[in-house]
Amino acid sequence: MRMLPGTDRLVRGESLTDQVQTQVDTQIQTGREQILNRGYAILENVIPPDAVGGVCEGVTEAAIGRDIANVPAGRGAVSGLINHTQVFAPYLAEPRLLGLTRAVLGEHVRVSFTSTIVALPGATQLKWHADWPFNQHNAGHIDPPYPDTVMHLTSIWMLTDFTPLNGATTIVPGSHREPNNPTGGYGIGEYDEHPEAVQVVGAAGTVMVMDSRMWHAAPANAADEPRIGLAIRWAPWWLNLDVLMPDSDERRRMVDEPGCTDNQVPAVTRRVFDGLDEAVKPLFRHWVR
Ligand SMILES: O=C(O)CCC(=O)C(=O)O
Repeated sequence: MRMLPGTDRLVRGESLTDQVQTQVDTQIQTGREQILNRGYAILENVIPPDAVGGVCEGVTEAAIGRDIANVPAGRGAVSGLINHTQVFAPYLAEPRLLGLTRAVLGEHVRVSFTSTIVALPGATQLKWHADWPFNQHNAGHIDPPYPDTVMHLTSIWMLTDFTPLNGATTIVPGSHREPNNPTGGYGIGEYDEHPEAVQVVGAAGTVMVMDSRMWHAAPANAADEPRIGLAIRWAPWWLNLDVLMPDSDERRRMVDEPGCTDNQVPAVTRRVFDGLDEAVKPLFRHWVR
């Protein structure tokens, strides 16, 4: 989808002109249909070109030394990034992005994960999977066959250009309608090549929004620069996220007591929450402790 000059007004707390609002509404409707039909939509320039370098720098700085332990070689991931930097937070309210997530998951959509996805030069292939709560390796997962409805969205934010060489994310369009995914031993092997795979390349500032059931992976980073991105995930109000919360009873029962290790998403601190833009606060208030 093409760039919409003027949408940064909303990020700055101003209202949109009627003309821009109409364009935004059209892109939201198109994006919603794309997510329902093929599983994903692409929004360009969610972060404008003159701002994305600064966001990338802030995210990189916050990520250093905070990777969760169980990521594959050369890949970095920091969970609960919002507690460490808020440099990306205003763009969560970019009108097409927030409008699209609301159009798919409802008005009371919430952010479930804020994570970095870094692929350093030499990072090895990331295997096929679907995201929480569909990843069958997670203790907190929906058993297959899962219902054919959108229950969770994953947005991949490109903070550097995502290219074929640096390991841009690969997806299998249409796989979001399957009742299971390769983490459940379904379809293909987790490291197999898929004949219908598509690599989602894009310029820094682009955001790809997909149904979290989508089968996705990433090839090795064969470039000599890091590929830096974010995985921001979105949940409807009715999806129980408690297993992700450290020390919750659900987590103790499903993850800690059986001796599993699993995604966890630290609570948002009150101090961080109080500093967020008013348009962004509703996305996080469920996770403040
Ligand atoms: O790094 C990527 O391109 C994909 C990340 C991913 O699969 C995930 O965060 O679930």
